[in-house]
Amino acid sequence: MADNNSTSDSQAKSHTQNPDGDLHSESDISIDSLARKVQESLSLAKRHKFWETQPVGQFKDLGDTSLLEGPIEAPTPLSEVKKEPYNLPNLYEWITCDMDSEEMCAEVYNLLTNNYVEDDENMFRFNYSKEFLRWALCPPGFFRSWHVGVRVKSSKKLVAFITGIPARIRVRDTVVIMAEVNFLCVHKKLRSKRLAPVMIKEVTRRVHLENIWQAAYTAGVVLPTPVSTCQYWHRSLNPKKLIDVGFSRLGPRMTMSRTIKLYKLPDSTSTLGFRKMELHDVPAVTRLLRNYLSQFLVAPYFDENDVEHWLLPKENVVDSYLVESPETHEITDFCSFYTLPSSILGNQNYSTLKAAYSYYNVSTKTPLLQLMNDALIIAKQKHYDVFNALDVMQNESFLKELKFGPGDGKLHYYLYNYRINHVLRPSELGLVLL
Ligand code: MYA
Repeated sequence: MADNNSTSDSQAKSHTQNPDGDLHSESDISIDSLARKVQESLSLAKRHKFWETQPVGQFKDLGDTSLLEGPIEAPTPLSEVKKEPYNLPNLYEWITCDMDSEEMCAEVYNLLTNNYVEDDENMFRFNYSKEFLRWALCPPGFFRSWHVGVRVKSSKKLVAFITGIPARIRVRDTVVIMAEVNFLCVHKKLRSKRLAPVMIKEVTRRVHLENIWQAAYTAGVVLPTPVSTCQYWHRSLNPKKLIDVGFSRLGPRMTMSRTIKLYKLPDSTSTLGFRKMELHDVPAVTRLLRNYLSQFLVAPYFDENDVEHWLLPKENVVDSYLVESPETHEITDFCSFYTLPSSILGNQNYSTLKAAYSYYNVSTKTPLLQLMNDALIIAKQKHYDVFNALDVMQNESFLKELKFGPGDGKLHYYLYNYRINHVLRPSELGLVLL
């Protein structure tokens, strides 16, 4: 039952539902249905008025191996990058959001808490904390100008947001400086008015002004054109609450007490030398991680400053543990997760789902399965309700065995102005975006 217990894909930024959608019998695949599929995919290709104009892989080019990998468009001279922001409807104005300001951070937090990503059934909504947003948006070398907001001129109310942060991403042998774009949000009352394309163009302009021409992003929706499509898996830590709030269902022939027993974890971790990461571990963790990530086709290219920012534990934001050999004191293994709660919408008894998301994990001596089991034990000790993981990197090797069940949505990875000439398997991806 563990494989089927999730009813929500839980905020994969992705909420394409219908887990049974693929269960066609062979007789369904008639000429007619094939023709319909071709037509659907052709009209799909016509449907993206904005994305068709952008330097991204287009659906019609899928499978065209004559197209070279790498930048789709060459950079334009900086002097030709538009100096003025794009036009907004008259009632609105652009702002740059200073996330160090308590008030600004609170405004962003409120916009996202009330309007950001929900699951298909509108039962849960991401609830990134303020500390998380500061962490996510202010890494080494960040540009304040890439934290873009839109306000109503008269009331000053924040109604839309989009962000970029700089990152070095390696694609095969090439390290590319990119923007990681995230937190695109338009207030619910302003939806479907084509504001999102303006937000995207404005953040693009601001990225270009820093002489950066590529970007990486993820979304639950299908756009032209995913470089990879991944799936979230969920490991129940507090099955009773997950069932009570409708996140999971009781499996067939399962009682609540059997379900609780099924997901029970030991009280303490099992790996000798397993401990929390500390500041002095940064050089060793950087070496370990760099070496490990080199096996994936697309992965971040972290230096020590990045590792200190992204992986040094920060209460209620990111947790990192490592294995230090008791004999040699060598750091041999590493695991981490970030904290992203979701608001539970319209439930009498509970308001928040506490979720841990698998981040970067490295195993050299301790089997990955054992390492991740220890991560689950820590998350349980810290009162998380669920532990989520994508099927990226080597995660598939532990998901089923550690009783993760598949979610019902997909998370699509995209690159802007960079072509990769085959669709990547999730296991070829070494990148986790927040
Ligand atoms: S993913 C999280 C996205 N946020 C949410 O899902 C929160 C809840 N939803 C909303 O706030 C709105 O529905 C949003 C769309 C804002 C998503 N990524 O204004 P519209 C296209 C890209 O009428 P609205 C994240 O944060 C759509 O296909 N495009 O629609 C990563 C259509 O274009 P086309 C999207 O619903 C963001 C157009 O927008 C997305 O009111 C990466 C419709 O606009 C989406 N998630 O607002 C952004 N959703 O006609 C790209 C819809 O062509 C970054 N659309 O199909 C690209 C790199 C930029 C930097 C480059 C530097 C070099």
